[in-house]
Amino acid sequence: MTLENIHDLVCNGKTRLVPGAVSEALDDGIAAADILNTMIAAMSVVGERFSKNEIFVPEMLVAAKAMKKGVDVLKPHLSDGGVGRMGKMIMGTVAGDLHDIGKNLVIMMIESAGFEVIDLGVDVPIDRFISAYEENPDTRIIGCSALLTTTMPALEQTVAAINQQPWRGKVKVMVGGAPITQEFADKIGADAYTEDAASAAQKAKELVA
Ligand code: B1M
Repeated sequence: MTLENIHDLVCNGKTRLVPGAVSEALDDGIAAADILNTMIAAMSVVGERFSKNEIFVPEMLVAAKAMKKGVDVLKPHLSDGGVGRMGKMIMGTVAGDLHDIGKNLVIMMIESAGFEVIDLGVDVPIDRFISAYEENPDTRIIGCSALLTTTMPALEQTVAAINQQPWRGKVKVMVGGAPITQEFADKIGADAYTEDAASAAQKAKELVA
């Protein structure tokens, strides 16, 4: 099994074949991180094809499902155990946004870094971020993803609402997602921004150090 095969299987949404292909690649000694990066690159190709109207939402969805199945196989190979020793982190994709592959990868890496993650899922209303913290006041970081330019305002409103809470000083707020930049993160009053899942895990460790 080659990385090229995996790339094509994800691009073409071969949900049934991807898990076996990923297992085979692992058995062949290909590094889990290389397989993950290959699948991320495949999703970029899917996005480009969608932009050019070569494929439509159903194809994009099936490719996303294929990637998820592959990530499920990779997960034990990317995690180093010890979940929870760094404290709790709340994660969710903001209101109106249904993209969760990136968020799930960030969760996987953050868990690998030793955090216990409370995953609020996608399309998370502002109040849910707030109530999740109030239910878990020992949370050290709240992470919010936004993957669409049209949900950047929801990210801004979510961070603004968190910033008004009396407990704001006790928790760090981290943001990310393809359209987000450091400049935007600074503008909306987040404590941290990172570009990808690996740097998110590194940043989370720094934030609680
Ligand atoms: Co959507 N979609 N989508 N989509 N989709 C994009 C994002 C798009 C760029 C495609 C394109 O046009 N080229 C485009 C957005 C354009 C824009 O914003 N202006 C788009 C669109 C338009 C849409 C719809 C509006 C399409 C429609 O219905 N007409 C619709 C919106 C639905 C909604 O959310 N309300 C839609 C729907 C969907 C599907 C449901 C079909 C599916 C999502 C399935 C799922 O997630 N379960 C889907 C997919 C798969 C994509 C693409 C192809 C892939 C997204 C992805 O998973 N990337 C995407 C094109 C692309 O990204 N190239 C696209 C891989 C992932 C690993 O990267 O999500 O960036 P990413 O996450 C990274 C970083 O951003 C970062 O780390 C992650 C891992 O390295 N990160 C963080 C993320 N969160 C972080 C948090 C942090 C730190 C870092 O701290 C807390």
